[in-house]
Amino acid sequence: MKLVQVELFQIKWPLLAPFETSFGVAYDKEAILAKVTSADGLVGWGEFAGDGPGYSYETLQTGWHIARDYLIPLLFKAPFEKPTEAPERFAWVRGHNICKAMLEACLWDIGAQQAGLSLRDYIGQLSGHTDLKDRLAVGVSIGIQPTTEALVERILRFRADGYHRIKIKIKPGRDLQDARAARAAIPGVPLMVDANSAYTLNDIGMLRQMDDLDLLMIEQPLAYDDIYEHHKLQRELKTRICLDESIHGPGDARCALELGACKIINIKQGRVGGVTKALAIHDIAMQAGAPVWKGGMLETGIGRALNVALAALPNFSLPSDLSASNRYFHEDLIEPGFALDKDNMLPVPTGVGLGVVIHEERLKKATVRSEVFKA
Ligand code: OSB
Ligand code: MG
Repeated sequence: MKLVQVELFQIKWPLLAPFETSFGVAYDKEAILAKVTSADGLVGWGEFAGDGPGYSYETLQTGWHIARDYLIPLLFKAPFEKPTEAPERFAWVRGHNICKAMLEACLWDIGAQQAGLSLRDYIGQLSGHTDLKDRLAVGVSIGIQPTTEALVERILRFRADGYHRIKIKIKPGRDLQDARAARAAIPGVPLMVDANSAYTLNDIGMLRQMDDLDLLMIEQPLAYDDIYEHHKLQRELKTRICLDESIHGPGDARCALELGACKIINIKQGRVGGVTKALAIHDIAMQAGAPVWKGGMLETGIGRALNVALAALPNFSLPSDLSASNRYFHEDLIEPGFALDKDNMLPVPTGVGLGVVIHEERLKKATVRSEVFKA
């Protein structure tokens, strides 16, 4: 796989509704899209799965800088045999996982096309996993709402839409009230909370009360860079802790699982530095008997297609944050967008590569900056 051109697009595309977390509110999907062209004329796409410095130090500006000045030159330096070589090629650059993942994603798309396979089957082939899902039971992540009543109304609407699991965002203040109202609204339905690091061990009293709500898991309650204190917290709770922000690669995953800091891992291929690293974490968790699920970053259909293909692997056994296009956008940047089928399942694309068609006109409308790099 010899690469001859990379085009970066910075995009801004309106979200259907503002998305509020403990660290801020997003009104638009802002991302970088990478389009890589190979010498044999194939085109692969990747999406920068970040959400500003409240989630990760990686922003659109750092992503653009690291891609332009360091990673794209490394991409052009020599051909790739396989996309799984990307982490080693990029290793000289420390951190910047989301940026690395965006470019590695393009290699997976091109590699799958060269093999004449869907991305799902190509990932299966290179990872050695054969029991791949055709469609996924998925959940929905609901941002913090203006009132508890508004939250309950949204939960019931998404349940009616067919989502298998409800996740609500929490922050200090209405946390217990919201979680209790959510639990009462959908008894028996898998329900979880995501704190995005809004708490400390001093909040153990509140977390003990959360522990009585029969939650599927509590996602990232403590600091974004902590594993040790999560292990102290997990000892005190029967509810499983899931780590998101704290897991940046296979080493963190092994550490967290061995220490008992969590029992579940949210795998975001961006946060962990690409599909290759995500596959390693998937296998580490599987060997440890810990389930994983695919986290999302409100991606456009381009990033979503990669996430969906990855979530077809066997240890992605809990519902992922992979919702239909119409949960995020009036119109997606792909056409048709992702939609739940008649059984409320999300089909994994079967076309070659990402298996989605980019809507060029909307991409053009969404683009606020672009640049072409040639080998
Ligand atoms: O913590 O999982 C998170 C979105 C932005 C930043 C962080 C998170 C999220 C989500 C979105 O929960 C999930 C989705 O893409 O549907
Ligand atoms: Mg999260």
